[in-house]
Order: sequence, then structure tokens, then C-alpha cells
Amino acid sequence: MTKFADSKYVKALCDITFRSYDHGWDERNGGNVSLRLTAAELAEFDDLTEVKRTYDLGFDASELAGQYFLVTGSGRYFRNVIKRPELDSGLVKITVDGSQAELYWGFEDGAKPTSEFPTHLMSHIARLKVDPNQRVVMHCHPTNFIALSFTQALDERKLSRLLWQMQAESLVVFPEGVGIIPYMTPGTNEIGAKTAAKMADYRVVMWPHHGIFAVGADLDETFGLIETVEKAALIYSQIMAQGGQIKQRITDDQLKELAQAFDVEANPKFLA
Ligand code: 2HA
Ligand code: ZN
Repeated sequence: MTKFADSKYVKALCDITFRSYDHGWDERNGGNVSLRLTAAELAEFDDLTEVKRTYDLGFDASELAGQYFLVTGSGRYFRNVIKRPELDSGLVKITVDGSQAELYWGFEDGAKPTSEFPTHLMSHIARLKVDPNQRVVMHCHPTNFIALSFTQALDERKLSRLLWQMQAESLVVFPEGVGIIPYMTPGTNEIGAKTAAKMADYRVVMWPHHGIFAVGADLDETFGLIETVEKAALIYSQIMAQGGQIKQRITDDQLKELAQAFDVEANPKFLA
């Protein structure tokens, strides 16, 4: 009997949620993550035969009809997923009409998908159009990145350039830069739609005074992307803590050389 609970997907979710918590980015129930899976990938598991509950989605997710999502639970703590994934995460399938999600595994003590599930699903829809290999959406509260939303203008060009200038790795890992939405109330369809609109152009979106949304091909890559963004923000915090006097910096010419050397295209709106 091959059980989904023992799958590499649940193991990877446990690993990434705990590591994110351990970085200090998921106090209490902060953060949520979803991993898109296909029926073919799930065919080997014997314990996904029965719909245990259904959830109303509150928006039209029909573009994702038939797709499965392993997702963390509303109100659940990233710190705990590693100890009890069958309670704090669940595997759901989007119904044919796109109005509901059917639970096949997990959420055993009655939880439901994260309050940010609309943003996750709308972001999955947006990223599928850009790159069908992308299957992870992750949200968390990286401290230094959030702090930038207080001290910096909420300007995508300025913020992207600042993060690129903090370390050579930034431009290579997120050459398109980062998107920013206005401050909005979390957990709503409205913030979901705004975030997903940004996801047409960016894999990283800042939620000012709240956190980050990031997407990627798998959990490891998505977490690595968040780590790289947050490291750049941390370097900026340390520069300010050391007095803020920048004596030398990575120049635009050096950023262009970097893009060439690593064969990435820097967003031409941010680096011309
Ligand atoms: O899941 O982080 O934005 C809890 C949150 C909401
Ligand atoms: Zn949050």
C-alpha cells in the first residue's frame, strides 16, 4: 500500500514549512504554501479514493479544474506541519465547475485550506500561462523584506534595483525584479486578483507591511527564491545598521555583465 502521507510531496512540505518557521518568517499561523499536483502523479497512491469534505472557493477556479493542490491549513502553524502534516495540510482537487475543492487527504481534525487560498489559486492560474512547469506558490513573512516596505518607496523599479545591488546573486535569481501591490486586507479575493495580476510578470510579489508571495517549479526552488530576496533585504538592513554610508557598490555596468555571464535577461524597465 503506497500512502500519500509517506510521499516525497508531504516530506518536502514538512521540510520547507519548518525551515521557513526556523528562519523566523512564520510566527504563529503566518505563512501558507500550495503545491500543484496532477492526477498522473497521484495515481500510485492507494489512499486517495474518497472525497472526505468539500470547500466552497468563492471564486471561479475552473481553469484549474481537475488539478490537485497540497496546501497548508487555515490557522495552522508552520512550526507544527512537520509533526502532524495529516492535520495541518490537505490534498484537495478543484471540481469541474471550479467552484469547490474536494478533500482527498489530510485536514483530519477539520481544518480547511489557508485563508489565502484565493491568492494561491489565482496565482497558479496566472503562472500556468507563463510557465506550466511552475507548481508552487508560497507566502511567508520575511522580516527584512517587510521592513523595506516601510523605509522604501513602493516602486517596483527602485526596489528591484536596490535588491539587485545588494549581492551578485539577486539579479541572477530574479532578473525580472519584484512586483509590488498596494497594502490591502489579506485573505480576500481582491488581494488575490491584484497579486495574480502581478504574477503575470513577476515570480515575487511584495505585500507591503505584511510579507511576500513567491512562485517556482518546486518547493525547494521557491524557498530558495524567497531566501535570496530576504538575504538582499537583510544586507540592506545591515548596511543601515552599520551607519548607512555606502562607499562602493555594484554598478549598472557590472549588473549588465552579470546578466550576460549568467545568461539571464534583466528587466529592461529596471536596467537599461
Ligand atoms: O496564513 O499569513 O496572510 C496566515 C497568513 C495570512
Ligand atoms: Zn501572511
